[in-house]
Amino acid sequence: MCWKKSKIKKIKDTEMRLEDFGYNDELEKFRIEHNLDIFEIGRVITEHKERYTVRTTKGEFEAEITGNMRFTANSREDYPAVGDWVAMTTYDSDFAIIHMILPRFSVIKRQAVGQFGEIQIIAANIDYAFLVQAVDRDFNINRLERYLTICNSSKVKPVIILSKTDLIDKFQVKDILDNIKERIRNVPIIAISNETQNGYDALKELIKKGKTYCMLGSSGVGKSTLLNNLSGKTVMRTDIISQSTNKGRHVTSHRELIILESGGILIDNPGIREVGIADTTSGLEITFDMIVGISRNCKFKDCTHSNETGCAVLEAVENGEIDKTSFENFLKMEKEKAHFESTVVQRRKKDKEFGKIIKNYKNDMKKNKD
Ligand SMILES: Nc1nc2c(ncn2[C@@H]2O[C@H](COP(=O)(O)OP(=O)(O)OP(=O)(O)O)[C@@H](O)[C@H]2O)c(=O)[nH]1
Ligand SMILES: [Mg+2]
Ligand SMILES: [Zn+2]
Repeated sequence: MCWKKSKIKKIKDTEMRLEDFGYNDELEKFRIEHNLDIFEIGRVITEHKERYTVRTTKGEFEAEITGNMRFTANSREDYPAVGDWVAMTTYDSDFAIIHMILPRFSVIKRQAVGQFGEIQIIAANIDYAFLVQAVDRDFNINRLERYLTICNSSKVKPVIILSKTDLIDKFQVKDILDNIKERIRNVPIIAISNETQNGYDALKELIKKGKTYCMLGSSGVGKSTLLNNLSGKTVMRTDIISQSTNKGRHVTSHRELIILESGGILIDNPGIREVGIADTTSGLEITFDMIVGISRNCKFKDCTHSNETGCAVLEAVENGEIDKTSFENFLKMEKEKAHFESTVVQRRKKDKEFGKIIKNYKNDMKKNKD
Protein backbone atom coordinates (compact mmCIF):
# COMPACT_ATOMS: atom_id res chain seq x y z
CA MET A 1 0.00 0.00 0.00
CA CYS A 2 1.44 3.33 -0.93
CA TRP A 3 0.48 5.87 1.60
CA LYS A 4 1.86 9.32 1.90
CA LYS A 5 2.01 10.69 5.39
CA SER A 6 -1.04 12.84 5.80
CA LYS A 7 -0.88 16.55 6.12
CA ILE A 8 -4.02 16.59 8.19
CA LYS A 9 -3.80 18.74 11.22
CA LYS A 10 -4.43 16.98 14.47
CA ILE A 11 -7.01 18.40 16.74
CA LYS A 12 -5.15 19.02 19.94
CA ASP A 13 -7.83 19.77 22.46
CA THR A 14 -10.13 16.87 21.69
CA GLU A 15 -12.59 17.31 24.46
CA MET A 16 -15.21 16.24 21.97
CA ARG A 17 -17.41 13.23 22.42
CA LEU A 18 -18.79 11.10 19.57
CA GLU A 19 -22.22 12.53 20.39
CA ASP A 20 -20.90 15.91 19.33
CA PHE A 21 -20.50 14.55 15.81
CA GLY A 22 -24.00 13.06 15.83
CA TYR A 23 -23.44 9.65 17.46
CA ASN A 24 -26.59 8.22 19.03
CA ASP A 25 -28.02 5.38 21.12
CA GLU A 26 -28.90 3.25 18.09
CA LEU A 27 -25.28 3.26 16.94
CA GLU A 28 -24.02 2.51 20.44
CA LYS A 29 -26.45 -0.41 20.70
CA PHE A 30 -25.18 -1.75 17.39
CA ARG A 31 -21.58 -1.32 18.51
CA ILE A 32 -22.18 -3.31 21.69
CA GLU A 33 -24.28 -6.02 20.04
CA HIS A 34 -21.61 -6.59 17.41
CA ASN A 35 -18.67 -6.58 19.81
CA LEU A 36 -16.92 -3.73 18.10
CA ASP A 37 -14.93 -2.89 21.23
CA ILE A 38 -11.63 -3.55 19.53
CA PHE A 39 -12.35 -0.90 16.94
CA GLU A 40 -12.20 2.85 16.99
CA ILE A 41 -15.53 4.41 16.02
CA GLY A 42 -15.51 7.55 13.91
CA ARG A 43 -17.42 9.60 11.38
CA VAL A 44 -16.33 10.09 7.79
CA ILE A 45 -15.88 13.81 7.20
CA THR A 46 -14.32 13.86 3.74
CA GLU A 47 -14.04 11.40 0.90
CA HIS A 48 -11.81 11.53 -2.10
CA LYS A 49 -11.28 8.60 -4.46
CA GLU A 50 -11.63 5.90 -1.80
CA ARG A 51 -9.51 7.85 0.67
CA TYR A 52 -11.38 9.05 3.68
CA THR A 53 -10.85 11.41 6.56
CA VAL A 54 -12.49 10.06 9.68
CA ARG A 55 -13.03 12.03 12.82
CA THR A 56 -12.88 10.28 16.16
CA THR A 57 -12.58 11.50 19.73
CA LYS A 58 -8.82 11.17 19.27
CA GLY A 59 -8.67 13.47 16.26
CA GLU A 60 -8.70 13.04 12.51
CA PHE A 61 -7.44 9.97 10.67
CA GLU A 62 -6.73 9.33 7.01
CA ALA A 63 -8.36 6.02 6.23
CA GLU A 64 -8.81 3.33 3.61
CA ILE A 65 -11.15 0.36 3.53
CA THR A 66 -10.01 -3.23 3.97
CA GLY A 67 -9.36 -5.32 0.87
CA ASN A 68 -12.21 -7.53 1.96
CA MET A 69 -14.64 -4.63 1.98
CA ARG A 70 -13.61 -3.68 -1.51
CA PHE A 71 -13.79 -7.26 -2.69
CA THR A 72 -17.26 -7.90 -1.34
CA ALA A 73 -18.72 -4.52 -2.37
CA ASN A 74 -21.59 -4.94 -4.79
CA SER A 75 -22.24 -1.29 -5.46
CA ARG A 76 -21.31 2.23 -4.50
CA GLU A 77 -23.55 1.88 -1.48
CA ASP A 78 -21.13 -0.61 0.06
CA TYR A 79 -18.38 2.02 0.26
CA PRO A 80 -18.20 4.64 2.99
CA ALA A 81 -19.65 8.06 2.27
CA VAL A 82 -19.36 11.39 4.04
CA GLY A 83 -21.51 11.23 7.16
CA ASP A 84 -21.00 7.51 7.65
CA TRP A 85 -20.10 5.98 10.98
CA VAL A 86 -17.32 3.45 10.62
CA ALA A 87 -15.45 0.94 12.77
CA MET A 88 -11.72 1.01 12.13
CA THR A 89 -8.30 0.01 13.33
CA THR A 90 -5.95 2.89 13.84
CA TYR A 91 -2.24 2.88 13.01
CA ASP A 92 0.17 5.57 14.10
CA SER A 93 -1.58 8.70 15.16
CA ASP A 94 -3.25 9.51 11.88
CA PHE A 95 -3.85 6.47 9.71
CA ALA A 96 -6.65 3.90 9.92
CA ILE A 97 -8.23 0.99 8.12
CA ILE A 98 -12.01 0.93 7.94
CA HIS A 99 -13.50 -2.50 8.62
CA MET A 100 -17.17 -1.80 8.66
CA ILE A 101 -19.83 0.81 7.97
CA LEU A 102 -22.34 1.06 10.80
CA PRO A 103 -26.01 0.98 9.74
CA ARG A 104 -27.16 4.21 8.10
CA PHE A 105 -30.41 5.82 9.12
CA SER A 106 -30.59 7.80 5.90
CA VAL A 107 -28.71 7.99 2.61
CA ILE A 108 -28.99 10.84 0.13
CA LYS A 109 -28.43 9.50 -3.34
CA ARG A 110 -29.03 10.45 -6.91
CA GLN A 111 -28.75 8.95 -10.33
CA ALA A 112 -25.05 9.19 -11.22
CA VAL A 113 -24.42 11.52 -14.14
CA GLY A 114 -23.64 9.64 -17.35
CA GLN A 115 -23.84 6.18 -15.80
CA PHE A 116 -27.38 5.09 -16.12
CA GLY A 117 -28.67 2.83 -13.41
CA GLU A 118 -25.70 3.70 -11.18
CA ILE A 119 -26.30 5.69 -8.07
CA GLN A 120 -24.13 8.28 -6.44
CA ILE A 121 -24.19 8.68 -2.70
CA ILE A 122 -24.17 12.29 -1.67
CA ALA A 123 -24.08 11.76 2.09
CA ALA A 124 -25.21 9.38 4.82
CA ASN A 125 -26.90 9.77 8.19
CA ILE A 126 -28.40 13.14 7.37
CA ASP A 127 -31.27 14.59 9.40
CA TYR A 128 -32.05 17.61 7.26
CA ALA A 129 -31.17 18.69 3.74
CA PHE A 130 -30.87 22.38 3.00
CA LEU A 131 -32.05 22.76 -0.57
CA VAL A 132 -30.30 25.96 -1.55
CA GLN A 133 -31.55 27.92 -4.54
CA ALA A 134 -30.58 31.48 -5.38
CA VAL A 135 -33.35 33.91 -6.28
CA ASP A 136 -31.60 34.85 -9.52
CA ARG A 137 -31.54 32.75 -12.67
CA ASP A 138 -30.90 29.61 -10.65
CA PHE A 139 -34.42 29.64 -9.27
CA ASN A 140 -36.52 26.76 -10.59
CA ILE A 141 -39.43 25.07 -8.82
CA ASN A 142 -39.25 21.97 -11.02
CA ARG A 143 -35.75 21.40 -9.74
CA LEU A 144 -36.88 22.01 -6.17
CA GLU A 145 -39.40 19.21 -6.65
CA ARG A 146 -36.55 16.98 -7.80
CA TYR A 147 -34.55 17.72 -4.68
CA LEU A 148 -37.63 17.10 -2.57
CA THR A 149 -38.07 13.72 -4.21
CA ILE A 150 -34.48 12.85 -3.35
CA CYS A 151 -35.12 13.86 0.27
CA ASN A 152 -38.38 11.99 0.47
CA SER A 153 -36.84 8.82 -0.85
CA SER A 154 -33.92 9.16 1.55
CA LYS A 155 -35.82 9.77 4.79
CA VAL A 156 -34.21 13.20 5.06
CA LYS A 157 -36.26 16.20 6.06
CA PRO A 158 -36.05 19.02 3.53
CA VAL A 159 -35.70 22.74 4.19
CA ILE A 160 -35.79 25.14 1.24
CA ILE A 161 -33.26 27.95 1.46
CA LEU A 162 -33.63 30.85 -0.93
CA SER A 163 -30.30 32.64 -1.13
CA LYS A 164 -29.08 35.96 -2.52
CA THR A 165 -32.26 37.81 -1.57
CA ASP A 166 -30.14 40.98 -1.48
CA LEU A 167 -30.17 40.93 -5.28
CA ILE A 168 -33.91 41.60 -5.55
CA ASP A 169 -36.44 43.69 -3.62
CA LYS A 170 -38.64 42.30 -0.87
CA PHE A 171 -41.76 42.25 -3.05
CA GLN A 172 -40.01 40.03 -5.53
CA VAL A 173 -38.91 37.77 -2.68
CA LYS A 174 -42.52 37.52 -1.55
CA ASP A 175 -43.65 36.64 -5.07
CA ILE A 176 -41.12 33.84 -5.24
CA LEU A 177 -42.17 32.52 -1.82
CA ASP A 178 -45.83 32.57 -2.89
CA ASN A 179 -45.01 30.73 -6.09
CA ILE A 180 -43.19 28.01 -4.20
CA LYS A 181 -45.94 27.65 -1.61
CA GLU A 182 -48.52 27.15 -4.33
CA ARG A 183 -46.77 24.00 -5.43
CA ILE A 184 -44.87 22.85 -2.39
CA ARG A 185 -46.65 22.54 0.90
CA ASN A 186 -45.41 21.49 4.33
CA VAL A 187 -41.76 22.25 3.65
CA PRO A 188 -40.15 25.09 5.60
CA ILE A 189 -38.75 27.86 3.42
CA ILE A 190 -36.16 30.33 4.67
CA ALA A 191 -35.11 33.32 2.58
CA ILE A 192 -31.58 34.47 3.30
CA SER A 193 -28.83 36.70 2.08
CA ASN A 194 -25.23 35.77 2.71
CA GLU A 195 -24.38 39.41 2.02
CA THR A 196 -26.60 41.06 4.63
CA GLN A 197 -27.17 37.91 6.75
CA ASN A 198 -30.88 38.60 6.55
CA GLY A 199 -32.82 35.48 7.53
CA TYR A 200 -29.85 33.98 9.38
CA ASP A 201 -31.65 34.09 12.73
CA ALA A 202 -34.50 31.93 11.45
CA LEU A 203 -32.01 29.54 9.94
CA LYS A 204 -29.85 29.32 13.05
CA GLU A 205 -32.92 28.54 15.11
CA LEU A 206 -33.52 25.52 12.94
CA ILE A 207 -30.06 24.07 13.44
CA LYS A 208 -30.03 21.75 16.44
CA LYS A 209 -27.13 20.32 18.38
CA GLY A 210 -26.11 16.83 17.28
CA LYS A 211 -28.23 16.88 14.12
CA THR A 212 -26.66 16.67 10.67
CA TYR A 213 -27.51 19.07 7.84
CA CYS A 214 -26.47 18.62 4.25
CA MET A 215 -26.40 21.42 1.69
CA LEU A 216 -27.63 20.65 -1.80
CA GLY A 217 -27.91 22.99 -4.76
CA SER A 218 -26.41 24.21 -8.01
CA SER A 219 -22.94 25.64 -8.22
CA GLY A 220 -22.61 29.25 -7.15
CA VAL A 221 -25.77 29.54 -5.07
CA GLY A 222 -23.81 30.30 -1.92
CA LYS A 223 -23.61 26.98 -0.05
CA SER A 224 -20.00 27.38 1.01
CA THR A 225 -20.47 31.06 1.79
CA LEU A 226 -23.33 30.10 4.09
CA LEU A 227 -21.27 27.39 5.75
CA ASN A 228 -18.34 29.74 6.27
CA ASN A 229 -20.59 32.42 7.74
CA LEU A 230 -22.32 29.99 10.08
CA SER A 231 -19.05 28.50 11.25
CA GLY A 232 -17.50 31.92 11.69
CA LYS A 233 -14.39 30.92 9.77
CA THR A 234 -13.35 30.19 6.23
CA VAL A 235 -13.67 26.45 6.06
CA MET A 236 -14.59 26.20 2.42
CA ARG A 237 -13.23 28.17 -0.49
CA THR A 238 -15.81 30.26 -2.32
CA ASP A 239 -15.50 32.10 -5.59
CA ILE A 240 -16.99 34.82 -7.73
CA ILE A 241 -19.24 33.35 -10.35
CA SER A 242 -18.76 34.22 -13.99
CA GLN A 243 -20.73 37.34 -14.84
CA SER A 244 -21.42 36.39 -18.42
CA THR A 245 -23.15 33.06 -17.80
CA ASN A 246 -24.11 33.54 -14.19
CA LYS A 247 -23.27 29.87 -13.89
CA GLY A 248 -19.72 29.84 -12.72
CA ARG A 249 -17.42 26.91 -12.30
CA HIS A 250 -17.70 24.49 -9.49
CA VAL A 251 -15.74 25.87 -6.62
CA THR A 252 -16.25 23.16 -4.03
CA SER A 253 -14.86 19.90 -5.34
CA HIS A 254 -15.46 17.56 -2.43
CA ARG A 255 -17.89 16.96 0.37
CA GLU A 256 -16.91 18.04 3.81
CA LEU A 257 -18.46 17.79 7.24
CA ILE A 258 -17.94 20.47 9.85
CA ILE A 259 -19.22 20.98 13.35
CA LEU A 260 -20.65 24.37 14.18
CA GLU A 261 -20.13 26.04 17.50
CA SER A 262 -23.88 25.79 18.09
CA GLY A 263 -23.48 22.00 17.93
CA GLY A 264 -25.10 21.48 14.53
CA ILE A 265 -23.20 19.36 12.01
CA LEU A 266 -23.06 20.73 8.49
CA ILE A 267 -22.02 19.05 5.25
CA ASP A 268 -21.04 21.16 2.27
CA ASN A 269 -21.30 19.66 -1.19
CA PRO A 270 -20.07 20.47 -4.66
CA GLY A 271 -22.76 22.07 -6.82
CA ILE A 272 -25.05 19.56 -8.48
CA ARG A 273 -25.67 19.89 -12.22
CA GLU A 274 -28.21 17.18 -12.78
CA VAL A 275 -30.61 16.07 -10.12
CA GLY A 276 -31.26 12.60 -11.50
CA ILE A 277 -33.96 10.62 -9.80
CA ALA A 278 -32.77 7.39 -8.22
CA ASP A 279 -35.95 6.85 -6.28
CA THR A 280 -36.75 3.25 -5.66
CA THR A 281 -39.08 3.90 -2.78
CA SER A 282 -41.95 6.31 -2.39
CA GLY A 283 -40.10 9.59 -2.81
CA LEU A 284 -42.23 10.69 -5.74
CA GLU A 285 -45.49 9.73 -4.04
CA ILE A 286 -44.58 11.77 -0.99
CA THR A 287 -43.44 14.78 -3.01
CA PHE A 288 -46.54 14.75 -5.15
CA ASP A 289 -48.91 13.45 -2.50
CA MET A 290 -51.73 15.66 -3.74
CA ILE A 291 -51.56 14.26 -7.27
CA VAL A 292 -51.26 10.73 -5.94
CA GLY A 293 -54.20 11.34 -3.59
CA ILE A 294 -56.42 12.65 -6.36
CA SER A 295 -55.39 9.82 -8.69
CA ARG A 296 -57.14 7.38 -6.37
CA ASN A 297 -60.37 8.76 -7.83
CA CYS A 298 -59.39 7.94 -11.39
CA LYS A 299 -61.78 5.53 -13.03
CA PHE A 300 -59.02 3.10 -13.96
CA LYS A 301 -56.55 1.84 -11.40
CA ASP A 302 -53.74 1.84 -13.93
CA CYS A 303 -54.67 5.27 -15.25
CA THR A 304 -51.67 6.99 -16.84
CA HIS A 305 -53.41 10.38 -16.56
CA SER A 306 -52.77 11.11 -20.22
CA ASN A 307 -56.10 10.75 -22.03
CA GLU A 308 -58.28 8.29 -20.13
CA THR A 309 -61.92 9.00 -19.54
CA GLY A 310 -62.78 9.51 -15.88
CA CYS A 311 -59.25 10.65 -15.03
CA ALA A 312 -59.52 12.64 -11.80
CA VAL A 313 -56.00 14.05 -12.16
CA LEU A 314 -56.60 15.56 -15.60
CA GLU A 315 -59.81 17.01 -14.27
CA ALA A 316 -57.96 18.55 -11.32
CA VAL A 317 -55.34 20.01 -13.67
CA GLU A 318 -58.12 21.39 -15.84
CA ASN A 319 -59.86 23.15 -12.97
CA GLY A 320 -56.60 24.42 -11.51
CA GLU A 321 -56.59 22.28 -8.38
CA ILE A 322 -53.31 20.72 -9.49
CA ASP A 323 -50.64 23.02 -10.93
CA LYS A 324 -50.10 22.08 -14.59
CA THR A 325 -46.32 22.54 -14.54
CA SER A 326 -46.06 20.52 -11.36
CA PHE A 327 -48.12 17.74 -12.95
CA GLU A 328 -45.86 17.69 -16.02
CA ASN A 329 -42.82 17.59 -13.79
CA PHE A 330 -44.34 14.67 -11.92
CA LEU A 331 -44.93 12.72 -15.15
CA LYS A 332 -41.39 13.41 -16.32
CA MET A 333 -39.86 12.22 -13.07
CA GLU A 334 -42.14 9.22 -12.95
CA LYS A 335 -40.79 8.20 -16.34
CA GLU A 336 -37.20 8.69 -15.17
CA LYS A 337 -37.90 6.69 -12.08
CA ALA A 338 -39.36 3.85 -14.12
CA HIS A 339 -36.37 3.94 -16.44
CA PHE A 340 -33.94 3.95 -13.54
CA GLU A 341 -35.66 1.03 -11.92
CA SER A 342 -35.78 -1.01 -15.08
CA THR A 343 -32.15 -0.50 -16.04
CA VAL A 344 -30.32 -2.12 -13.20
CA VAL A 345 -31.22 -1.68 -9.64
CA GLN A 346 -34.61 -3.22 -9.18
CA ARG A 347 -35.25 -5.30 -12.25
CA ARG A 348 -36.50 -8.18 -10.25
CA LYS A 349 -38.78 -6.04 -8.15
CA LYS A 350 -40.14 -4.41 -11.24
CA ASP A 351 -40.97 -7.78 -12.74
CA LYS A 352 -42.87 -8.53 -9.59
CA GLU A 353 -44.70 -5.21 -9.70
CA PHE A 354 -45.45 -5.75 -13.34
CA GLY A 355 -47.02 -9.07 -12.44
CA LYS A 356 -49.11 -7.23 -9.87
CA ILE A 357 -50.14 -4.56 -12.38
CA ILE A 358 -51.20 -7.27 -14.83
CA LYS A 359 -53.12 -8.95 -12.04
CA ASN A 360 -54.82 -5.66 -11.08
CA TYR A 361 -55.56 -4.97 -14.70
CA LYS A 362 -57.09 -8.41 -15.12
CA ASN A 363 -59.14 -7.91 -11.97
CA ASP A 364 -60.32 -4.54 -13.26
CA MET A 365 -61.23 -6.03 -16.59
CA LYS A 366 -63.11 -8.76 -14.79
CA LYS A 367 -64.87 -6.19 -12.59
CA ASN A 368 -65.73 -4.08 -15.62
CA LYS A 369 -67.22 -7.13 -17.27
CA ASP A 370 -69.21 -8.14 -14.18
N1 LIG B 1 -25.13 38.84 -3.63
C1 LIG B 1 -24.91 37.67 -3.03
N2 LIG B 1 -23.86 36.92 -3.39
C2 LIG B 1 -23.67 35.74 -2.77
C3 LIG B 1 -24.55 35.26 -1.75
N3 LIG B 1 -24.11 34.06 -1.35
C4 LIG B 1 -23.02 33.78 -2.06
N4 LIG B 1 -22.72 34.78 -2.91
C5 LIG B 1 -21.61 34.84 -3.86
O1 LIG B 1 -21.80 33.81 -4.84
C6 LIG B 1 -20.54 33.25 -5.23
C7 LIG B 1 -20.57 31.73 -5.08
O2 LIG B 1 -20.69 31.39 -3.72
P1 LIG B 1 -20.25 29.97 -3.14
O3 LIG B 1 -20.57 29.98 -1.70
O4 LIG B 1 -18.85 29.62 -3.53
O5 LIG B 1 -21.25 28.99 -3.91
P2 LIG B 1 -21.37 27.41 -3.77
O6 LIG B 1 -22.82 27.11 -3.75
O7 LIG B 1 -20.58 26.89 -2.64
O8 LIG B 1 -20.73 26.92 -5.18
P3 LIG B 1 -20.06 25.49 -5.49
O9 LIG B 1 -19.05 25.20 -4.46
O10 LIG B 1 -19.49 25.66 -6.86
O11 LIG B 1 -21.19 24.49 -5.49
C8 LIG B 1 -19.50 33.95 -4.36
O12 LIG B 1 -18.93 35.00 -5.13
C9 LIG B 1 -20.28 34.50 -3.20
O13 LIG B 1 -19.70 35.64 -2.65
C10 LIG B 1 -25.65 36.09 -1.39
O14 LIG B 1 -26.49 35.77 -0.51
N5 LIG B 1 -25.78 37.29 -2.05
MG1 LIG C 1 -19.08 25.54 -2.52
ZN1 LIG D 1 -55.88 9.46 -14.06
